[in-house]
Order: sequence, then C-alpha cells, then structure tokens
Amino acid sequence: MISTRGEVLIRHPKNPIITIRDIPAPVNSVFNSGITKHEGKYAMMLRIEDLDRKQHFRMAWSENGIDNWRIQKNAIEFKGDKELRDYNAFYYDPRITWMPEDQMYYINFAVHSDRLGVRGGQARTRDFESFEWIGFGTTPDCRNCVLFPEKIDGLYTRLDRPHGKDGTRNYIWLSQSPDLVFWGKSRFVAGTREHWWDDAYVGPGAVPIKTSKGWLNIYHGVYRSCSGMIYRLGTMMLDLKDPSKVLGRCGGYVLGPRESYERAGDVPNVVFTSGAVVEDSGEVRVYYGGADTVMCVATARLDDLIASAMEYPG
Ligand code: BMA
Repeated sequence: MISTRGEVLIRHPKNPIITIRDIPAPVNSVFNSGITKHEGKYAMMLRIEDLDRKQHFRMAWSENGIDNWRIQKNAIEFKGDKELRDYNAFYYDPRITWMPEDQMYYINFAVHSDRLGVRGGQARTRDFESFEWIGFGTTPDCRNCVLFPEKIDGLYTRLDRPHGKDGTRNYIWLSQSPDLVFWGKSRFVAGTREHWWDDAYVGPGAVPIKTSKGWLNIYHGVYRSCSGMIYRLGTMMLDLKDPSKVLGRCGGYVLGPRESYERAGDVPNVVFTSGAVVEDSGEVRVYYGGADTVMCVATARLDDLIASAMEYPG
C-alpha cells in the first residue's frame, strides 16, 4: 500500500485499476465511474469519453473490485430515453444508489446540452441488464445529484450542486421528492470555505453512508490556484433525521492529487469520486477518477472517515 502521511485514504498499489487499455474499443478516457455491489460482485458503471468527446456508460464487473474487470462490449442504453435524446445530450458522472425499500438501483448523472445547459438525469435498473430512463430531476445549472439510500420522512432525498453564473455559489444543497418527478423542499447544506482547500466549489461525491454518528458525505472540494483548479476529497457528517444539518466537517482533505496518475492527464490535479463501497470488515473503498483520465481506488477504515468528518463540529 502506498501511504501518504496526513491523508486518511490510502491508495491501492494497483492504481490506476482501469484505464483505456482495458476498454475493448478506441476511447479517450475512463474516469469518475459509479460503483455498487450486486449479487456479491463489484458492479462499476464506467464513464467513458470517446475519441470524438461524446460520452457513454458501460458496465464493468469484478469479483474483488480491484482487477480482472469484465467490461461490457456495448454502451448502456436507457429504455424510454426519448426525452434524453431530444436534449441532444452527452452525460457523465453516474452515481448508483441501492434503495432496499424499492428493491431498485437508481442512477443519477449529469446531462449536458450545449444549447440548454447541464441538468440532473435519473434512471433505474434492477439487474444492470436493462435500464430505464426516469426523467430529469432538475432544471439546468444543477448537477452532482446523489440519492440517499433510503427515504427520509417518507421522501426521496438527494444532495445536489446548483451552480449560478452570478458568483461562486457552487454549494451543496438538498432536495426531496415523493416520486422522483416533483422535487422541492430545497435547502442549503454546505458552502465553500475561504482560504481552505475547498474554497472555490464544493459538491456531493459518493452516495451518503449511514453511520451511528449520521450520514457520512464524502464530497469534492476545489481550490482555485494560480495555475488552475485542484480537486480533492473531504468528509462531512450530516444529521440522520435532517441531512441538511451539518454536524461536522473535516479540516484537511482526505485525498488529494499526488500520484502521477492524479497529477497528469486530460485535466491535471483531479481526484473525483462518484461512489464508495462499505465492506463488512469496516473498510470503505472509495472509487475515484484520476486527472479525468483513469479509474482508481483508495481505502480507509469507516471509523477514521467518521473521525475526519467530526474534526470541526457544527
Ligand atoms: C467537474 C466535473 C467532473 C470533473 C471535474 C474536473 O466539474 O465535470 O466530471 O472530473 O470537473 O474536470
């Protein structure tokens, strides 16, 4: 294991675990993929950028979540996706939420149209073989939607990241819905911190993890340096009953670009997560994209991530 003093997450020595060499087609990059476990196997929904810069999703399966990924030959198609196609979209950053009460996997992703802007798209599957488009969940200028794995007060609940052009209001918000169609009760959750590593933008990352202390939110924070943005990961703890209430937040980041595959790529200095897996052993595997080019994984004890999220209470 490559340990970097001061960071809570430890990189896997086999990083990057998926690169374009693993994809059975000529593509530009594979990164920021969604992850879950299905029938005992690791199921990754790859975000792939094609050579013409269009994007698609493909499933990848592995027994151990590290290597020997079996990568699906075809791009995922969403049944009933006329609305999505009419948006003239490319889409990216899938997040997979298993919702036991619906016996369903929900997939949230960003949907971009050059003419109309970026929105939150929603789809579902039970088996990762057939996928169904649900519909848009946001108006333009809102993405990074991440659904909680259970309803709260009887409502579907998600974190998201609206981004106005009238200032640096790239903050984390929360919205709720009775049916995944009508979203409301929107409230502010957490903002940027001036002169910190997360001073430019913050956005939801992995699907929130339920813990005894609250919902653990592994988020991305961006620092605006004089030679560009630096994307890192941090933690915060949200109240179990009202997850718009922040109970604690990390001081230092838990993972930041240091290795060459995070420093150099299409977008340098980026680590960006769309999902994590909690193992029975109490280990959390955080899957992340490196430099918008490759897929990687880093691990930490759940207790250590909880402790990091409670570093600055309130
Ligand atoms: C964000 C998202 C991510 C990407 C990051 C760095 O805004 O678009 O998909 O990893 O920028 O380019």
